[in-house]
Amino acid sequence: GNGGSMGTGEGPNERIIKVLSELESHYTLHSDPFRALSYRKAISSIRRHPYPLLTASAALKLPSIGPSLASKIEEIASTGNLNQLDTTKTSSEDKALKLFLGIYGVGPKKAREWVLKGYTTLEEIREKEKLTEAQKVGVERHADFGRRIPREEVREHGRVVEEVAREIDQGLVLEVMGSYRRGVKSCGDIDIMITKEGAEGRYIKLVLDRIVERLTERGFLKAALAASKGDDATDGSKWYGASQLSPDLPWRRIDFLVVPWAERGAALLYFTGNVIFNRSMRLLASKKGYVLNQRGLYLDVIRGPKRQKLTEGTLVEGESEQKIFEILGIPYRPPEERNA
Ligand code: DCP
Ligand code: MG
Ligand code: MN
Repeated sequence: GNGGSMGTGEGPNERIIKVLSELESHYTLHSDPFRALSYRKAISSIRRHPYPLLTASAALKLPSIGPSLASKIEEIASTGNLNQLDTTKTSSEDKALKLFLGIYGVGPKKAREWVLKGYTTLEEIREKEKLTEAQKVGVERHADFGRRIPREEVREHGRVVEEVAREIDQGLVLEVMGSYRRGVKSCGDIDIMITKEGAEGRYIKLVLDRIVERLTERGFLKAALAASKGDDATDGSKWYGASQLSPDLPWRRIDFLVVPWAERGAALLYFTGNVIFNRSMRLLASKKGYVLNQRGLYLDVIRGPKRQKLTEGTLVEGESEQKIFEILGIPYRPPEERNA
């Protein structure tokens, strides 16, 4: 075998990350979302650190890590564990929580509810709980959806969709986005943007329905999980589901996003991510008086007392990713450099 990693087991600080993520699930389970979030941030910070962390002082230099976390990191680095963490007591509940959180269509609230009911396995959930159609697929295909998708396979899914899309309308433009566009070796799902020059959202939405229909007939699409039913042409339409390249391969999560031509740059920026990069872009935009979202970069958005939007504002740029960077006054960052 080639000992190929599934995308997570590779970093120099895996043990630390593993123990800290146990703490994260612990706090999620016990309804302490703020503490859970701080662990999540710390983990992502450690993940980005290319060297082994051995001491508290080294850990303190990373973003999102304070003194108390730093000393925990040192303890894990030197002993392989955390004294504070009673693994025998917490781990079965935390394991169940993690299992349930990994089901497509199940959020933290549901997952916690099930853990508190004492469930520990997927079988129990399947038998005892009333599930939505999407959650049923999520339970049945839990193992499949948990597998990373090799980049090459993501590309193949993109090809199949593009082929069918082109049969329907030569002018459609498709782009595989998300982690694939950021150049990573394996992806959690497949994200595909569909647009067309001169076409409005409403038209492309109709086209999306036909693409989905044909791909389902072909046996490529296996299940629909969610779709935004917005008939509003301004609402970039989405379709979430599962696809499979061939019977010997797992079902994969696939997302289609239909965007109007005029918004393709902003959509590209948003759906390329990653989530943390997006957050920092939006923050930067707002510091400069703009509002950035998946539809465009806006000025003069007027907000009410609770920060709710009172006006849409003026669209400054939506077509070009590059121009959005330019207007915000920062150098263009290629997708491969948006992983943090
Ligand atoms: N996105 C976001 N905020 C969210 C969800 C998504 O900004 N709450 C954006 C950034 C993501 C992109 O959409 O990069 C695609 O979402 P995915 O969940 O598919 O995430 P990735 O493709 O980045 O990673 P993965 O390989 O896990 O699919
Ligand atoms: Mg993705
Ligand atoms: Mn996705």
